[in-house]
Amino acid sequence: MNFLKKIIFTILTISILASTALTFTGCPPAEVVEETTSEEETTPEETTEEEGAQPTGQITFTTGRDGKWDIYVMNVDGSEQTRLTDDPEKDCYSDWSPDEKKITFKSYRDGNWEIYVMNADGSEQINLTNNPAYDVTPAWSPDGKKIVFVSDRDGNREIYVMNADGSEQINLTNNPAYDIYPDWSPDGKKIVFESWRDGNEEIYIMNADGSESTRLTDDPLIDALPNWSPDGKKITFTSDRDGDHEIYVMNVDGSEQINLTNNPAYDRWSDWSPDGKKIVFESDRDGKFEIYVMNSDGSEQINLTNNPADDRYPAW
Ligand SMILES: [Ca+2]
Ligand SMILES: [Ca+2]
Ligand SMILES: [Ca+2]
Ligand SMILES: [Ca+2]
Repeated sequence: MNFLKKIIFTILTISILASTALTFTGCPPAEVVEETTSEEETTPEETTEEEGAQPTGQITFTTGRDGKWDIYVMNVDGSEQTRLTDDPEKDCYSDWSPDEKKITFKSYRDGNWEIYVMNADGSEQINLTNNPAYDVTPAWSPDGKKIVFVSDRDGNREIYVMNADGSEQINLTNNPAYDIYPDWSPDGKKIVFESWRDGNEEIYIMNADGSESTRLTDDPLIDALPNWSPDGKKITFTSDRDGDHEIYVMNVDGSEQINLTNNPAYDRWSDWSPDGKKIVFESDRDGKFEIYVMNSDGSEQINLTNNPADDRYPAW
């Protein structure tokens, strides 16, 4: 009898744990496939004399470790992982302001996706978009005055730009296909983004006013999540053209597209260190998504988070 009770208790416990696990739903997978989200932006960093040429600054990321999706910040060696947001709803996809004093992110706390901004210590979290539509993937302009983002308020996903205080929200793309994951060139003159206008995910650049868009990739598979290098010469992106998701790098004219990660796992969502020597990305090669860093030639790929929960969407 006792034995039977034990079995029933065990079954109950397992089913409760299982249902808890199932009800924990995260940020929409920034899949590269259906709704992709890119952005991220490079950031000048604070300098630490003793580290000399080492990249400094900090890395923000999104983690499910507290049972809900929050924005965290950590040092570039993975130390001091600190929570910045603490809302029961999802907070994802952060990006640093160029002076590193602010962080923008998207949040579902108002019942739909909105772009938020906060101070770098997590204080003063403010809704910038205030629109019932889907507003996601913010990326700061290099002069800190504008934020580019994606909204479907005009019926499909378009690249929008607004002032950093949320005023003057303007549609830059006006194309019936998905236009998503924008990131600025370091000189502020161009925006790189992903569009489905030619039938599948490709990387494009356009002038910052939305004029003159040019396609850089031409592959039947996924080419997504672009990110401009700090010296303006390279663009990283995620592609599955070699059979699974990898971080690629190319010149800004689309030439010399090179696979940097070469790993059978998902490797996606890149961002550059402020000095351009390192690239941060997410990979599930150790079972769960973790934040990794590598040299910009793909060498020395190191897991920074080592946490049993998913750690995703890094921004440097
Ligand atoms: Ca909204
Ligand atoms: Ca569109
Ligand atoms: Ca493609
Ligand atoms: Ca891979």
